[in-house]
Amino acid sequence: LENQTIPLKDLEKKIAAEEAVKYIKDNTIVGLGTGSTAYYAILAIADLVKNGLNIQGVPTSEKTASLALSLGIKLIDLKEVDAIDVTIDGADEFTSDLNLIKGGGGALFREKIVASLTKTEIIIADSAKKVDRLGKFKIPVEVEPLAYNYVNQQIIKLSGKGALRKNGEEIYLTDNHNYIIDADFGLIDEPEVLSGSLNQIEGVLAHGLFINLTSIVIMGKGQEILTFNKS
Ligand code: A5P
Repeated sequence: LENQTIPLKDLEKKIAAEEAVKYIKDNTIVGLGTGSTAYYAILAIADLVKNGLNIQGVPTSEKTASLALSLGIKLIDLKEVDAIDVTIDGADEFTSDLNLIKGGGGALFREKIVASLTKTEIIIADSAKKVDRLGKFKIPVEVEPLAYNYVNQQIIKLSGKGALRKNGEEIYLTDNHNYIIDADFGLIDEPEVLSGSLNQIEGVLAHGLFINLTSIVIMGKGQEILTFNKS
């Protein structure tokens, strides 16, 4: 895509993605994110592969797996890797201390496992994703369907409000055939504490607060690229 023909938000995503792929080295394992920002990284990685880069990609969703395969990127199953060198993924919100909300696209469980196995987790974002405090975006919580009512009650006990994610009339199902509760806790003062509380609820498989998992955020702002590192 020529840069002149795409909307500003997409341009920001694209330039961040093109900067992020510079961190990928030959003969490594690369985590492939999910969403409209990670999409640009996958395109850029496919270009590098066409030019001879040898990597194995670990997809964070079925959608990303089919896109990557269609572009000629070799894949390796998440079950078969014990470490990932670099992952490039998007986020719904991030703060300057590199904590995130992810999972708007529903892929949070695999994204979190991939991020946890990753040495250098790079988040790419357009400038609207940077916030002072996390929480305007609702936190996706992936639950085993049988635990839905219980988890919802526990979210209320934590002073949150949960809404079961729908896909039209149907209940939305993740790639792992689970439900997502989008939980609203308002602006969050202590994301680590909330993350810990959510982790303790039986039936929660993963939630969208990503704490201390990110090494670098690369953000496009207009034509500029801003990089946020772990302090
Ligand atoms: C997918 O589950 C998400 O975590 C995405 O990374 C996140 O929702 C960002 O998506 P966009 O890049 O489409 O904004």
